[in-house]
Amino acid sequence: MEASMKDAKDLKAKIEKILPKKLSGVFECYGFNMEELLTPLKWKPIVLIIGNYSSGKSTFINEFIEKDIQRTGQAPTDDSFTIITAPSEEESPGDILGSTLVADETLPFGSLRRFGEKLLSHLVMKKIQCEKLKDIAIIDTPGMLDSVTEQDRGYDFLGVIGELARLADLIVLMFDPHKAGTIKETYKALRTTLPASSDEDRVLFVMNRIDECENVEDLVRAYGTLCWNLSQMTGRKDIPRIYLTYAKIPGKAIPKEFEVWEKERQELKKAILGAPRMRLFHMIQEVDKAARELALVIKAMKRFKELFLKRMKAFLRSLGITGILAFLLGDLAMNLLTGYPSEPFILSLATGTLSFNNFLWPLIWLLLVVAGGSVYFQKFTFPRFVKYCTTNLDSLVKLDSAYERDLWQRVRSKVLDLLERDARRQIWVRHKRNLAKVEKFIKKDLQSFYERVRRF
Ligand SMILES: Nc1nc2c(ncn2[C@@H]2O[C@H](COP(=O)(O)OP(=O)(O)OP(=O)(O)O)[C@@H](O)[C@H]2O)c(=O)[nH]1
Ligand SMILES: [Mg+2]
Repeated sequence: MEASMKDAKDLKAKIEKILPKKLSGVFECYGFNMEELLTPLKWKPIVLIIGNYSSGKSTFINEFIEKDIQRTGQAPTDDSFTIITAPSEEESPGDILGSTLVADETLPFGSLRRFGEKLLSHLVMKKIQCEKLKDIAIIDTPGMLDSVTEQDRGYDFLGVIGELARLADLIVLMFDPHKAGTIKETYKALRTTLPASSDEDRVLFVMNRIDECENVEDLVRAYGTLCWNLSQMTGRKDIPRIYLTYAKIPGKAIPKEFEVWEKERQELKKAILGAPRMRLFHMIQEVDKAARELALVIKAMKRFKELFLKRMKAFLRSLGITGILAFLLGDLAMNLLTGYPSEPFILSLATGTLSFNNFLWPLIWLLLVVAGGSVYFQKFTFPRFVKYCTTNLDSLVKLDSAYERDLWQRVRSKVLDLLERDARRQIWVRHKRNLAKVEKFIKKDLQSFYERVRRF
C-alpha cells in the first residue's frame, strides 16, 4: 500500500502539472472549471459507505478500524455524515466540525457548503489514531430511510450523497436482506452523479447481515431480489459482484451453513484498503471524461463558427452587390428625385466627363450601405443566427457512438449556455487549434497516464 500511495502522489503531481500546462486557457475559454476537476485529487483517497438504515454500515466501519468509534443500533441511528481518518504527523486526534471542514482549502469538501447550515451541523470529521486510516478516509453516512423527506432532514440528502460520491474513489453500497427491495433511492443518487459506465467499477455492492436469514433458501431469495432490483436500475446485463457479509456480534451465533461466507468480509476489507489504487484510475477517468467533454464542446463551437462564416459570406455577398449598386446608381436616384447632384456618377462616366467631384456621392452612398448593413447584421442577422443554432443545438455535432451521445447529453447545456452568453466572443476563438491541443492531450498524455497506472 505504501508504494501505491507514493505512486498516487506522483501521478497526482504529474496531472496537476501537465493539465494546466497543456490545457489551461482552453478550459476557461469554454467555461470549464479546471479547479473543480482537480478537487477530488486534493486529499487522500476516500471510501464512501452508503446504504439502507441499520444495514450495518457503522458496525462494519468499527470492525474495520478495530475501534468502537461509530454508534450502532437497531433503529435509525446516525443522522450525521462522519469522515473518519487518521491525523497526519503534525496534527492531533480530535473532532472537526462541518463549518471548519468546508472552509479548509486543503480539504476537498468546500462544495458541500452550498447544501446549507443544516448539513454543516450534521457533518463532522473524526481524527483517530489508526494505522489503516493513514492513507484513506472513510465516510459513514446516515441510512437511507424512505419515510424521511428532504423537509425532515432540512437539506438535500441525495444531493449530498451525490457530491460525496463524486469525491469518493470507492463507494460501498450496503443493503440487508430485509430491505433488498428498497435500493432505488440510493441508486438514483449515484446514477445522477456517476453517469459514465466506466465509473461503475467504483461501486462495491454489499449484502450484509446475511446471518439473519432463516436458512440458505431464504438467503438465495434475498440475493435474487437484490440482483433483480440492481439490474432494473443499472440497466446492466451482467450482475455485478455482490459481497455477502455478516458481522460477528457478541452473543449472536452464526448458523453453520453461513460460515462459508466468512471470507467475503475479509475480501471486502481488502478491497477497501485498495482505495489508493482505485484513486489512480479515478483520477485519470475524471481527467479523461473532462477532456472528452471539452473536445465535444469545442467541436460544437467550431461548427458554430463555420456556420457563422458561411452566413457571413452570404451576407457580405449581398452587401457587396447592394454596395456596388448604391455606388453606381445612388446619386442618379437622388438626381431623378431632387435634381441634385446635377451630374450623377454614371452619366459622367458615360459622357467621359468624370471628375474627382463625381466620386463624392457614390462614396457616401457606399459608406451608408456598409454602415447600415453592419448595424442590420449586428441587430438582426446575428441574433437570429444564434437563435437558429440554439434551437437546432443537436445539429452542431455529429455523434457516432452511444458513448458520444451520453457525452453530448452531459455537455449540451454547457454549449447552450456558451451560445446564449458568449456567442460573439466564440466567433473569434481559434477552435481548430484548441481542438488539436485537446485531442493531442487525449492521444498522448492521457495514454501515457493510463500506461503508468496499468503498470502499478
Ligand atoms: N445479526 C447481525 N446484526 C448486525 C450485523 N451488522 C450490524 N448488525 C446490527 O444491526 C444494527 C444496526 O447496525 P448499524 O451498524 O448501526 O447500522 P447502520 O447502517 O450504521 O445504521 P444507520 O446508521 O442507522 O443507518 C446494530 O444493532 C448492529 O449490532 C450483522 O451482520 N448481523
Ligand atoms: Mg450508522
